[in-house]
Amino acid sequence: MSSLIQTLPKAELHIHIEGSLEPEMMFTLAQRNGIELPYASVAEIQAAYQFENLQSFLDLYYAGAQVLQTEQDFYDLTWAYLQKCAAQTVRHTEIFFDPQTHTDRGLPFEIVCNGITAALQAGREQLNVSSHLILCFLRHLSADDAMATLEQALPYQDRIIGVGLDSSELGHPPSKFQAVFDRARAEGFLTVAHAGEEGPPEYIWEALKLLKVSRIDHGVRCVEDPALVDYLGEHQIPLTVCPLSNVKLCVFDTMADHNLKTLLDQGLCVTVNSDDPAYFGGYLNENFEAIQTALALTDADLTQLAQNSFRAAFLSAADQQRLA
Ligand code: ES4
Ligand code: ZN
Repeated sequence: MSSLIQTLPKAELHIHIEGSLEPEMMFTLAQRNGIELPYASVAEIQAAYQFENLQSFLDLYYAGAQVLQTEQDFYDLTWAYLQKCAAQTVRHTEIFFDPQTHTDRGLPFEIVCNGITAALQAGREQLNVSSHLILCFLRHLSADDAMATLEQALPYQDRIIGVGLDSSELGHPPSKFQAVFDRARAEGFLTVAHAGEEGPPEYIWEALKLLKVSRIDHGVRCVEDPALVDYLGEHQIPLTVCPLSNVKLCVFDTMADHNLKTLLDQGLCVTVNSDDPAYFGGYLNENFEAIQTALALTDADLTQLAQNSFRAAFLSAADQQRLA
């Protein structure tokens, strides 16, 4: 791997903490919690990670998350990811979590939130990794469910900087969650949303205009609407692009087909991210490496992408300077 990738200070802005659950930890936690897994070995788990689309991945991702039961489990999960950050010169990370995946099976919101945020605090103190936490609503569930989840989060607002929208995109447009996002912004949360991963450019417009998001997660289908590309460039709306994810979920056939370099050359604020590193074959540096090779990125491109990650982060100008 190029030494520039290894040593560049980077921020990661699109990582689902449940998606950092490595097969080894899935086994350990299943055993610790007395849960039967439908796999006999780590190799069997890895062999199952062949996805045709977003939904085929989500089915395994939600099944895997069932092994997370205790505050310690969420701590261990988050701590393992933060150690990766430290090893890859990721100086700042904005982590998504999906509380509904856990509260829907009876875990208290508090267990999930306390485990993750205790590890984030330890990461700041012991690893020098800066972080924020973003709560994602599951878009395949109802807007009422999302609103109830937002209300559960209000007592934890000092530990949650924003809200987002993830899970099955097609058939669940951002407009479904307009009232929830209105309320979230009124309560002081920043907002982001997955849009234009599998969904059409119209969903990106809705995320911008109706949900008033600060960033678009994925957004790669913006290229189908030139007016949208112009808008994203003019307003420097960041796109948190996830190259290995996009190839694993067949958004692009091969990495050489990925449009990240095109978007970067058009002046968009593109960032690189790992999405669900345990499922898609790599953490942040492996994503950088994959696009550097397949898209012939220059050192200037890599530096621009790293700079963009700090510009796009929910950090003050002073903190961006300090960490970049
Ligand atoms: C996700 Cl890749 C992706 N897309 C939408 N929702 C998600 N949740 C976890 N990973
Ligand atoms: Zn994602």
